Amino acid sequence: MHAPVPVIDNSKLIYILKYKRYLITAALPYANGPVHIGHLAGCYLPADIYSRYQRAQKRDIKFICGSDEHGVPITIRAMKEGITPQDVVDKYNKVIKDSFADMGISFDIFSRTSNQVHHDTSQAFFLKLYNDGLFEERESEQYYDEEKDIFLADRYIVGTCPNCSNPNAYGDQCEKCGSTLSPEQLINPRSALSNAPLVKKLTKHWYFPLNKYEPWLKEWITEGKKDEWKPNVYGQCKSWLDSGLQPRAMTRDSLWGVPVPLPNANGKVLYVWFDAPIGYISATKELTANWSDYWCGEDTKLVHFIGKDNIVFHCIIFPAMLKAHGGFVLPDNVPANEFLNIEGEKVSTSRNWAVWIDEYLKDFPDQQDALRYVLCANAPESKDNDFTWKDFQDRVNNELAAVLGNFVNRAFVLMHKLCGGRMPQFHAVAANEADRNLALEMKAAKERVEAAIEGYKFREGLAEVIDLARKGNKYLQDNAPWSLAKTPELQAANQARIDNCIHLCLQLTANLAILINPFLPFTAKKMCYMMKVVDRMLEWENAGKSDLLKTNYPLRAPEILFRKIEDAEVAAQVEKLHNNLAMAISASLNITTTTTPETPAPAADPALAAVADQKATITYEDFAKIDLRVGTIVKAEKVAKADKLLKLELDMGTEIRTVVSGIALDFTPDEIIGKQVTVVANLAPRKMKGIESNGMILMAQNKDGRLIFASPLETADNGAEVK
Ligand code: B3M
Ligand code: ZN
Repeated sequence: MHAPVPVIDNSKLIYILKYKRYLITAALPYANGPVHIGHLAGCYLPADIYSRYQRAQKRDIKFICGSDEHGVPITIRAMKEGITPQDVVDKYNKVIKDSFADMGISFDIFSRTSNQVHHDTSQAFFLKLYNDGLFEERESEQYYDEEKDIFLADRYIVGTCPNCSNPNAYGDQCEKCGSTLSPEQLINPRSALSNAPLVKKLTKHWYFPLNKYEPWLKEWITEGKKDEWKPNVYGQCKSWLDSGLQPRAMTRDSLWGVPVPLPNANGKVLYVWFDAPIGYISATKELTANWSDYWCGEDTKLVHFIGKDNIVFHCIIFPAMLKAHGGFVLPDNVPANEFLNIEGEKVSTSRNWAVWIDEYLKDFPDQQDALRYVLCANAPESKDNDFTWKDFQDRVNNELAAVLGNFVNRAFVLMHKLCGGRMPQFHAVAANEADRNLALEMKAAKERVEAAIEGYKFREGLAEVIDLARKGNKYLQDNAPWSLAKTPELQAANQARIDNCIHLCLQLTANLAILINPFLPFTAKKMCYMMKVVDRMLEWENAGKSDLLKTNYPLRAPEILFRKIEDAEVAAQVEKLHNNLAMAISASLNITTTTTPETPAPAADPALAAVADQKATITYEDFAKIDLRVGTIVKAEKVAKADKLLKLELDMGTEIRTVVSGIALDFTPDEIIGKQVTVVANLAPRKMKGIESNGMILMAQNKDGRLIFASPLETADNGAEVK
């Protein structure tokens, strides 16, 4: 349907399709929690690099995002915190928007799906399909929680697994034996929200006939996209198509969402995955009156940046919706990334195993580009990857600072020392082979970086830029202008060679600024400042040229582009991760000691919340490994620089123990002295904020979040075993 003109890049025979407009979207994050580095690496950073590059190419682009403010996790979060869903989304829309802005993610708009334009747009979309007679109406019985007065999504139904008898299997999956389930298969299903037994109620929904679009999707994807889409994306689509598509309900029973725009549809809203992708369209409407040029023109290149868990929605369901509606451009590419693990473990929001962007920026102010660098250099482009703080340190210190930062610094220092602080001339008569080669390298690097970015290979593109800086360092080392200036006489005799060398190193610096700009925009800006050039120099067409800087004008003093990351900072970050985990686990232990089971822990993502909420059955032998004992708190004090921690000293009968506990938000040190507590006495020691903690105290957590000591009812001997 597009009529792209293939242009042959004559050096590499790469076909670059020319489009009139670019519509670049990044997945709309759920507004139910802050964003972490996994989000950034998975989708927002590559989308930003691509958008910044396209802008530097002076192409007509719109970079679209916003928060996804509907869906079950948001209502659950609101219920849990005792606030309205609107409060939840207002809070996190701001937190997320600020984090992205602080990291330099250059959206043209960051909108939200709770606003009016979006409600109108998605309702109109639904009505068009409805009026075209596309939906199938189906009535079915679904589980209903009478206590909370809501129909429950599968994830919020728990019961006994028919395969392995795990009493805490979910309505969609048993996490113990791994089997996929439907709520109907659970024995004694109950609500994960209220623990109440469930009743079945009849309800009506509108189904989109995905099956009817299967032949078209097969042709569009398996014939049209096979060689264009990344193998991980194509592979997922293929397996969906191979297993056959089913009609899918596009409405839900809920009070939070976009109301179904039909009479007699009270209490029904659009399915969040129906309205969310339409959010890309509504956000573009909000951004520009010319929105339809982008969405309805045939010469738009639409690219969706997402994480791998969103592939089916962007490659199959949304394209089928667009096709059914008609008049819209279809995605040209969906370059989804895989996941980023942290220190060898999957990111878990409920276990707080994550590096949150807002916290990173508090600990590393002004180090946005260091993080952007590491997340791109190590991006999970083709498989899951691991982020470790040690690797962060190594890459920043040994690549960014030692190669790029060092080259720019040396070029500037030498220019001030050997060329009077001015941009020296290039003397053609004194030019040599190495000079000519370096100029060629600049041209070649431009082409390679360009091809990599156009092909969504951002790691490769970034590595090319660093490699060019490495070549600069080698050129400098080989030509060693300092050795040509050992004495004033020698310098006078060699000034033409010295000038040429410094001249080229500074032209290379200008090239590096252009090439690094999509990846590390803060750094490119600093470099422009040092070179006294305006931002316009960063336009992509300038890359590859070795006459970007004029001669004879004074340049500024060098600034340190990248500071080194210290060992102590790495250690502190690793400790912080483990502390967060220990606190999250102790909070989830508290959940298990309540009399009424709690809702899934912070319900950022139900699949992850499950980790904290559910535990597999253990044997008596497992239990017997835990040494539970009674102790009395004899001393308690706040831990410096940790709002949540108290340092406790416990009389265990035969010894005084130190335990660090995350209860400082609930209790003052004074009010707990003399209290008896149950202690996990044989837990491996762990350092928290530099204090060694030897054990853990058990607390119960009420529904309202209040902590209560899990103490013996009568006074027990200190050290008494609990069994
Ligand atoms: N909010 C899921 C997610 O954040 C969803 C993406 C919507 S994109 C239209 O992973
Ligand atoms: Zn099971």
